[in-house]
Amino acid sequence: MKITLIYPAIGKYLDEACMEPLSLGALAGFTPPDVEVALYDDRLEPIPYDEETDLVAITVQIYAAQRAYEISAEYRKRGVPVILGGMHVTLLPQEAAEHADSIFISDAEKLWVEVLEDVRHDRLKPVYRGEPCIPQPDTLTRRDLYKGKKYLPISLLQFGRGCRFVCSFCAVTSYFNHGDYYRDVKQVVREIESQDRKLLFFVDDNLISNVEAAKALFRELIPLKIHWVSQASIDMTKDRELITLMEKSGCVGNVIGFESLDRSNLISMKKAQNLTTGYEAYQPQLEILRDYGLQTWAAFTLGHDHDTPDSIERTLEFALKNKFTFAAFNTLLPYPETPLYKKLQAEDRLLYDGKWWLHPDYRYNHAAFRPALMSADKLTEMAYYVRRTFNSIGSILQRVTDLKTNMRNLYRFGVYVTYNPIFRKETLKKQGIRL
Ligand code: B12
Ligand code: SF4
Repeated sequence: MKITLIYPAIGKYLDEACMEPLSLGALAGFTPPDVEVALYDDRLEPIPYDEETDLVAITVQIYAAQRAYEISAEYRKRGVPVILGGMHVTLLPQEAAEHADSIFISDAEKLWVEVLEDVRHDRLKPVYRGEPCIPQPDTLTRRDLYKGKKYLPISLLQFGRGCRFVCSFCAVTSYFNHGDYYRDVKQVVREIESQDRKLLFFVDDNLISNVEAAKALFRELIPLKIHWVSQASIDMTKDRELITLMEKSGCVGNVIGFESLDRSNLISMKKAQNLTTGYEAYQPQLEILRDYGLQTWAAFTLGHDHDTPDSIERTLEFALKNKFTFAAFNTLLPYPETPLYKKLQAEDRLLYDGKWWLHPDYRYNHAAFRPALMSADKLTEMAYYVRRTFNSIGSILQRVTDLKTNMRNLYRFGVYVTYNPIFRKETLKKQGIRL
């Protein structure tokens, strides 16, 4: 038997800075060894629709949903059964079910083998209902499937899933139902030792969601002498033991959700961990991060109810002043099933019939709702302006001069100069593309 795993692109966009698709490598990892597996990544290669296969399995995130449904239709035209799974399918199963023979809800660890048995016996069910669970118990990611494809030289892996916070715009809380699920640290170490790279990306939603679990992980990482990046909440700065272990275990830096400099915005989005802070008060925390040499990828969401064009401009100034290594200025987007989506729906503020991810007129990075204090077009324009300015050549040359982070040593300087031009190019190219 043979299965084909597919990672869909956003629209027809060919990405020049792709990371390996962990969801599919993990799925292949818990596939029995007698099943042949092929993997195609639509972001960087054509899909051979006519190649023989017994099942096509596509992972779906919201931005790539339209493209995933298109790919599914091509295979089904040829009589090949298709199963869809992933975050978007889990949040909107009824929508996904219209585009596939079968859908898989939630995490696949416990039920994937049953799906394959059903395919073997020609009895694929329309719905499989998994549940949130510990990542990849007793299995390793099938990294051999990534070979020969042009991925960035960084290996993705996962320690835990879920997050203890409840930010109103975030899809993660709805998916994991507030729980958090940790992999045995020994298995994480085994996963790291099973591959050659020394630069790793823990894709956990919030690596320090459970502080004690994170400390236990960091202790075991120290002897491995790796470099790693992840995503973590700003409250890491409250715990010196945690941040010391983080640094010692090889942390280069984290994506940190600052979201907004405005306290009222932070209250309304329920960003509890940032609430003790404000525009000036982020400073002590940033100093701590800098003292430990951590390079910050600052993430902001623009378009909250107290945002104005001026406050967006101030957010840009804050990011430039703090010489962040990278920054994401995401247009706030209503992801289905989130509290934000429900609030905007109740207030009749959603654009594109409330389904921007399927709407033919929606474009990447455009506002999909009516902001409170500016027009949707103004929000789109301001968000693109700050993204362009932050990623301009002048800004790249200015931000590099932080001696405690970007110029702390050759390694951190290397990270800075390698990835800033890539992100600059992608920012400019991706704006406004079709989904
Ligand atoms: C790593 C990551 C990235 C990486 C991408 C890595 C890569 N390979 O290219 C980076 C940082 C580049 C990134 C970028 C973006 N991301 Co991202 N990302 C993640 C993150 C943190 C982890 C995903 C992951 O690898 N998990 C580990 C794997 C093992 O778990 P999994 O994907 O859930 O898969 C399991 C199950 O879902 C299931 N499953 C998954 N697919 C399938 C398919 C089948 C057939 C079956 C049976 C089962 C199955 O089985 C797996 C094992 O149990 C998630 C958050 C999350 N918790 O999902 C956000 C997330 C997926 N990203 C999101 C977004 C919005 C983006 C961006 C659009 C952000 C932006 N504005 O630019 C971009 C665009 C991505 C793109 N396609 O180009 C959103 C998607 C929202 C949604 N409702 O779909 C998420 C959920 C974050 C969030 N908090 O809302 N991202
Ligand atoms: S801290 Fe991050 S992962 Fe956790 S709920 Fe908030 S946005 Fe989502």
